[in-house]
Amino acid sequence: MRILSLILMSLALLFSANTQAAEAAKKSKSKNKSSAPTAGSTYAQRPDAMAWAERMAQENQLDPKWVKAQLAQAKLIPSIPRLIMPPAQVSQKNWAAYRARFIEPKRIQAGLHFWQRHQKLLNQAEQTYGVPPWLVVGVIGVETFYGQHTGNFRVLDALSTLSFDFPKEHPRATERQAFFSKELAQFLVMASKEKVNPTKLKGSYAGAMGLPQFMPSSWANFAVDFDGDKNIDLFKNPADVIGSVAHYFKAFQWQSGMPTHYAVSFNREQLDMEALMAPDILPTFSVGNFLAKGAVLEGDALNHKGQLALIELLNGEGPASYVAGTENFYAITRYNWSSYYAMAVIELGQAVAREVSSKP
Ligand SMILES: [Ca+2]
Repeated sequence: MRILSLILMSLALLFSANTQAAEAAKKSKSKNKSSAPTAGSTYAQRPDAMAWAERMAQENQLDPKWVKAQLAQAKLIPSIPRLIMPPAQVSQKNWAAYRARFIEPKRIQAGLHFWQRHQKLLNQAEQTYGVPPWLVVGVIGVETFYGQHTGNFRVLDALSTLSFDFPKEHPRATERQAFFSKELAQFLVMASKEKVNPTKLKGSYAGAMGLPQFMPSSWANFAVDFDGDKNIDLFKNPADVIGSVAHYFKAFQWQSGMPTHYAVSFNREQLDMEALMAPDILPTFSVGNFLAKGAVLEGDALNHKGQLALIELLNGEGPASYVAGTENFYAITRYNWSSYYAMAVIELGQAVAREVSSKP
């Protein structure tokens, strides 16, 4: 979610939040721990947290006693300030390696089962929002392996730690801390509205929740009650999960029927790579402009009506991969700001779709 995307902006492009956490956890083992806050202490005794609770309750029409009682149960998690730091050295981006992690037989099989089990809901979501089943299936597969990896941190602990003990050495500490403080507020508003105990909800170290890994602000803005039972549950209710992911993309201008990308090659004599790469993933070139700068398109791509972007996917030391990304490719990057992520979602979703259509 753009929500999620904000978070992920601070992470290396190469890895999903989960992987990033794993990498950071590995790294953190070798670091000295002298600066780590005390494990297991709660925010009950923290005047800053209690003052925040008072303010937040007023701003959101919640009972200040209830908000304080929740924060009093929130525990500081010492590993999280380390996990949220940008990686010490950015590993070389490698689309081939990234792809291999997500487009593999076990995830495709899990996707096939998810699709078969929820075919009706996927079709309903497409009718309602114009977002195809393969995209919803691709996202849920990349985010959480169809619910197998939804995160083991208590969301209350994770967001409290990032709100009240955000690492000051982070390059964008002020902005990020403010972001997580708003997420914590949204989280408590959501728990209150859905009548769930905030201490019971688990998620990623950054507070992303459920099968689609929605941040609380995404939940507030884009989650939908797709089965009409008057609750929104992105942890266990497949209708709400599927409807919410589809609604998210609808909100970020997914255009029904438009391809996500086209194959591209280059006319070396005409090539102006600098100009083609300048807008990064933002689609800004008409087909005519794209061709004039030395990109070569074929078939349907030549009749594309919208704007295009040249998407570069590095492959470590090997030659980079390129595609012509459409506005729909860009829409996928609003869920997580990475072209590697978007391409993995597309390829996983389409691999699962091929499996589905090969079954009688
Ligand atoms: Ca529901």
